[in-house]
Amino acid sequence: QLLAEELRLALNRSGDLALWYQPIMDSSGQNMLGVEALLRWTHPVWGSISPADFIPVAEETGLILPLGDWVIRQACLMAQRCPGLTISINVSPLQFLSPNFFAHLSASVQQHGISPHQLELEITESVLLGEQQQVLELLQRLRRTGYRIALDDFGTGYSSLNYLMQFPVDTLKIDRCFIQLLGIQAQANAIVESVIALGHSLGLRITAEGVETESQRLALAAAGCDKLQGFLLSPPQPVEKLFLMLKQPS
Ligand code: G
Ligand code: G
Ligand code: MN
Ligand code: NA
Repeated sequence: QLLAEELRLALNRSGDLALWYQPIMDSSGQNMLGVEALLRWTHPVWGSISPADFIPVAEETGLILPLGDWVIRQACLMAQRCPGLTISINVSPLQFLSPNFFAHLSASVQQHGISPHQLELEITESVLLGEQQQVLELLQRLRRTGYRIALDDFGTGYSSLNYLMQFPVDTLKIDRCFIQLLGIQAQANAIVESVIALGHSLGLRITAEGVETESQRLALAAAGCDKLQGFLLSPPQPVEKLFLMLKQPS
């Protein structure tokens, strides 16, 4: 497959791949609580290619393993350069469930002299469909070590509530499809408010994804949402731009 071949080249060439960082803010929108690392690929001929297009190919071909390792190393490097910063990393199911995931992650964290507390791993509900005992032990081990776990795209998968009973996580990220219907469809407000209340009663933090308008922010703040992410607050930023934002008092 052509895309897979080009991705393999990009991994060796480096420079075509980059991590961008999207700020995650408190509900006032004023204070940065962390950032989410988002992969960007600029092909020398084809231009920018969305991770929505190449991540599935990387998963089919197994390239997600070296690619995921690259993402972890870049994020560790960033964490080393910004000691107070919490960085959320997207981890694909295949990568998360690969036998060496914990070892690779730990090695990179130790190499860069950072604390596991600086990293949050974003997994999707589909991970939890894997071998249940193995997933549970891995989550427990990661959290004992100090990593935080976020459940990404929350609300779009299956039987979310069942998973919350079984698996220890720290944060729920409410999928942007719900956020975008706030104030438009009454059910969306009801669902978002309930997820926030439910999450809080389970001791979890709630992040809203895809916040694009001030009225969405106000609704989320009123519902007690802990963290906001979206174009209203900031789009994903290249490293140098993020450095400028971190230097500026907000
Ligand atoms: O940044 P953007 O909206 O284009 O991302 C599209 C999708 O790609 C999202 O679902 C996002 O979680 C995923 N994605 C972005 N960066 C990474 C990454 O580093 N690793 C994995 N596995 N997925 C990523
Ligand atoms: O699946 P995941 O939540 O990791 O996807 C994150 C993706 O969402 C990123 O690729 C990012 O570019 C995109 N994104 C971030 N903020 C917004 C937003 O406010 N609106 C929309 N439509 N997409 C966003
Ligand atoms: Mn994510
Ligand atoms: Na998401």
